Amino acid sequence: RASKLVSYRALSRVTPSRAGQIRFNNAASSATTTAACTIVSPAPSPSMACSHYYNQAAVDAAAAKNSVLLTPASLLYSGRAADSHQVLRSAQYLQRELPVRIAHRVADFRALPFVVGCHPTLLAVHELYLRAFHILSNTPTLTEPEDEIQYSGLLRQLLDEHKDVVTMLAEGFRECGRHVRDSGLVRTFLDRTLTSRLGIRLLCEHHLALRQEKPDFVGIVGTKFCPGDLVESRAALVTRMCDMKYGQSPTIRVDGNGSKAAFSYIPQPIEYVLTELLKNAFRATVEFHRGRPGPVPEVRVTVANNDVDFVIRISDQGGGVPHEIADKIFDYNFSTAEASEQHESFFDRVSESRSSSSSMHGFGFGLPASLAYARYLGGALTFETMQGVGSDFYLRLRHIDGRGDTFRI
Ligand code: ADP
Ligand code: K
Ligand code: MG
Repeated sequence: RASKLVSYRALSRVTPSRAGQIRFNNAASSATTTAACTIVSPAPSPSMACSHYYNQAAVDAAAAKNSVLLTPASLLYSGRAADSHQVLRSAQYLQRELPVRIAHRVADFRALPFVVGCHPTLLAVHELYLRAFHILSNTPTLTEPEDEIQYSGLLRQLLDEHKDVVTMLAEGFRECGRHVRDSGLVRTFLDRTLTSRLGIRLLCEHHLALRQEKPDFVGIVGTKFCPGDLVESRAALVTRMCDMKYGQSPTIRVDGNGSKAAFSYIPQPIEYVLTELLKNAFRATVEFHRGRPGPVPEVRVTVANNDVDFVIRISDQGGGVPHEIADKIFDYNFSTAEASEQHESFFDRVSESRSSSSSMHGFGFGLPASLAYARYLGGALTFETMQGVGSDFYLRLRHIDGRGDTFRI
C-alpha cells in the first residue's frame, strides 16, 4: 500500500523534459516530502526534440487500440447505484480507456503538416497530451478504494492543466492555419480534437461527480434538466459581459413548450453552445443598433420539446449575417471581431474558465466548435438569416432517454 502511494506522489510530479524524458523527482521516494517538482529542461538539440514527439512506442501501441464508447443511458444506469465498488469500477474503466483516447490525440498531432505541428502553442498542447498519456498509463493498477481516491486526485489535476487547450488551439491556428493549403485538414483535426476532448472531460467529470451527492444529478447527467433555466442562467452571464463591454445589452425572453420542461440530459455541452450563441446574438444586436436612441431589441429564445428531440432557437434582431460572409461563419478562426480588439474583447473573457467552454470570441471558434459539439451529440446546429433584420440559430438535440439511437461518449 505504502509503495503505491509513493508512486502516485511521484506521478503527480512527472515532468516531461524538453529533451524527451519523463523524470521523476527524486524527492518523491520519500513519501513525506513536500519538495516542489524540478523541471528538467536542458536546451534541446533539434533531433532529440523531434524524437521526443515521434519515438513513442507506448503511444503507438495505445493508439492502435479502439476506444470503448459509452451511451448516456449507461452512465445513468451504472451511476444510480454508485457505491464505492461501482466508483472503483468506473476508475478502472478510465484507467484502461484514457491512455487509448489520449494516444489517438497524439497521433493526430503527429499527422499535422510540419509548419503547423511546430507552432510553439500547438507544440505546447501536443506536449500536454504526451504528459497526460505518460502519467495516466503509468498509474499503478487500481485494485482498492483508496487507489481510486489517489487516481481521482490525478484526474482533477489533469483536467485543470488542460482547461486552456481550446484557447491555445484557437491562438495557434490563427497564426499558422493560413499556411495550410488544405483547409479541410485543419477542420478535421479541430473537429476531432475538440469533440474527443469534450468526451474525455465528460467521462472524467462523470467519474468525479459520481463521488459526490448532488440533487437531481447522477454524475454529469442532470435528471431534471430544464432547458429554459439553463438559457436564463447563461443569458445572465452574457448580459453581465455585454453590459461591461458596451454599457447596454438586450433583454432576453424565453418561451416555447420546452422552456419549463424537465428531462434527463447532460447540461455541460449545451451550456457551452448556448453561451456562444447568446454572445453572438447579443453582440450583433448591440453593434447593429449602436448610436440609435432607446433600448436595443430583445433576444428571444424559444424551446420546443417533444418525445424525440428538443430544439432551442435563438432569435436576434442584430441585422443578420451579411451575404458575403454567410458561408464562412462556421469556419474555424473566421471572425469579424476587430483584430485590435481580439485580445481584450469581453467575448474573450467568456464563461468561467473552470468549465470546458473557455472564452472564444474573437478567435472565431464559437460557431464551428458549437457545430462540432452539436454533431457529436447526434444533433444539429443550423441558421436562417434575414439581412437587414436579424438571425435565427437552431440547436436541435435528441433526447437521451427517448426511443432510437443516442450518441456515445
Ligand atoms: P466570433 O464570435 O469569435 O467572431 P463565431 O464563430 O462565434 O466567432 O462567429 C463568427 C462570425 O459570425 C462573427 O464574427 C460574426 O461576424 C458572425 N455572426 C455569428 N453570429 C451572428 C449573429 N447572430 N448575427 C450576425 N452575425 C453573426
Ligand atoms: K467562426
Ligand atoms: Mg462568437
